[in-house]
Amino acid sequence: MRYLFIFILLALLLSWCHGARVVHNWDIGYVMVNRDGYNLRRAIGVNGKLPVPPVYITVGDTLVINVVNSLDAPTTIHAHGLLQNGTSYMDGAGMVTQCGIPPGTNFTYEHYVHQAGTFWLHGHFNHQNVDGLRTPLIVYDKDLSALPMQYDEDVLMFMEEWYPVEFHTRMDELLNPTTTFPPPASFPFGLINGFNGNETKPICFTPRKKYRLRVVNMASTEWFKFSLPGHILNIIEADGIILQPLAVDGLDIGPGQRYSVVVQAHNSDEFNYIYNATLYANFVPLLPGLNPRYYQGLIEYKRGAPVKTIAADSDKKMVWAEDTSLRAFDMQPALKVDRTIRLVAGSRRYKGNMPLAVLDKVPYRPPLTPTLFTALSMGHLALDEAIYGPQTEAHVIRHGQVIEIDMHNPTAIDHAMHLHGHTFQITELGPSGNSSIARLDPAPVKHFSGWPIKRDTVVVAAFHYVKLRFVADNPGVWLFHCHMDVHFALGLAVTFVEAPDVLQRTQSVPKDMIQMCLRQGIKASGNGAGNKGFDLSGLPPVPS
Ligand SMILES: [Cu+2]
Repeated sequence: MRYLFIFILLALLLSWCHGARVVHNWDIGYVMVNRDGYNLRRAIGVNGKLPVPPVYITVGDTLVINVVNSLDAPTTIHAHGLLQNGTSYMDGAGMVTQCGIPPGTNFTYEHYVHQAGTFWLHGHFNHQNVDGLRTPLIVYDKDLSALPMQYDEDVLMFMEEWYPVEFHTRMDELLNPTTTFPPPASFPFGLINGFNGNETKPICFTPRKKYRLRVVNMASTEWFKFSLPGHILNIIEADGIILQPLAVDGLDIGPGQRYSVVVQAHNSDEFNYIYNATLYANFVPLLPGLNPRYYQGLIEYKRGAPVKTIAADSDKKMVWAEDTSLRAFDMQPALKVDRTIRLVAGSRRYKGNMPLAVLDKVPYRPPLTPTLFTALSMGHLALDEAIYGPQTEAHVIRHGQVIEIDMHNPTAIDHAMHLHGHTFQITELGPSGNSSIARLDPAPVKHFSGWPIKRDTVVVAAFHYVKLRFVADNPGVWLFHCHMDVHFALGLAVTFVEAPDVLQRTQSVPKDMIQMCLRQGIKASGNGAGNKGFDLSGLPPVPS
């Protein structure tokens, strides 16, 4: 009996140390849905459902996702914000870290989750996320006392935009040289917690309690402005990174970004309140009812209680969360740079009036062999950027170096840049380019003194630059791309091949991932064209 007791105690202790194994079975397939109240359309759901139910785990758990692909195209799932240190092949970036999961087959993702915070899971093959394949991933802390602010309850608010047509239809439209701007399907609807913005269920508050609101923007193109008049939003997290608390009136959230705010409920339930979630884009024309779209929901203290009327402040008078005013809670000083990589975003017209985008020299295009497999199979040649093919825009970085991305955006469109495999410090931002807009709004160069914010997705405003720093301590192959899927599809991406020499010694691709490629006639080794040495024959020509 005593031994049994000790055994149970040990098992409990082990499960506490190693966490639970949380298994989700995802059958990914097409569904017919009307999400915006107007358009019945084909979309991509999980187990016949859309929205995909959010995933909740605790830090230390192993998240297992058994994917069955019931689509007629390959698919992958990326855990946005999880660093995958030691498991870069689980990053889910299609043709970067794996081949797509072929139709009619299955694959299991295993994530050993060491990071607490607010993340999301989404398709990363042919932009299937835009058609619905996305959901929040909430990783609860084990020990709340380590956080800068305490709270009683956790509340999730996830935002999406929703288009009347499928992503490939929008891309066809956009790539047609005769399409005028903005293309017809440029004004999406907003969804909150999976449902048409204004029809979302109220959020219930109990007087005197403290709430952690996790606000996730899973939109693929547009921004959400979130505010809760009559309440103060105390930011404590951005993109899975704990921050020094900062009180603001509103959040302006770019595609892919997340925030947690702690909100103190009022002492009485005399009134209910309204929250605002405004969907907007500053690169398509302002049109009443279409851009921006105003959504509101109820913070319900008591059913039927009157709604407190609060005079709306203008956006300019409100205090917004800005990277420049946020500081990392761990007080890590700005890293000392070993190497700067300068990247310049641009949109260009190519042969035949084809609109494409670049982040470095040429528009990104996936290789014929996943870049990670090239890095693992090419021996010492893996250190040579040329073997990955020109259109992967590969940048080989050395183990342990501090890399600075000096990212310039001299275009008229904001970009929401996401780095896989790392969070980065934002150490500087300022005006870039020579446009009339830059001259009208001569924002000063801001150097971040002390404890810069870290995050995994940064908005690089039109005609501005940012400097991002990270330690190359995660051997793997990591995309750096615009999270606005249209821009990504047009080529706004580069690949970081991080420490391929260390990678070759420490990681290998599981056999079933090799099989996944071979089953589709994709080579699982060789250079970016699946060939030996520097022979890149077979790659599509670089557009001119
Ligand atoms: Cu972009």
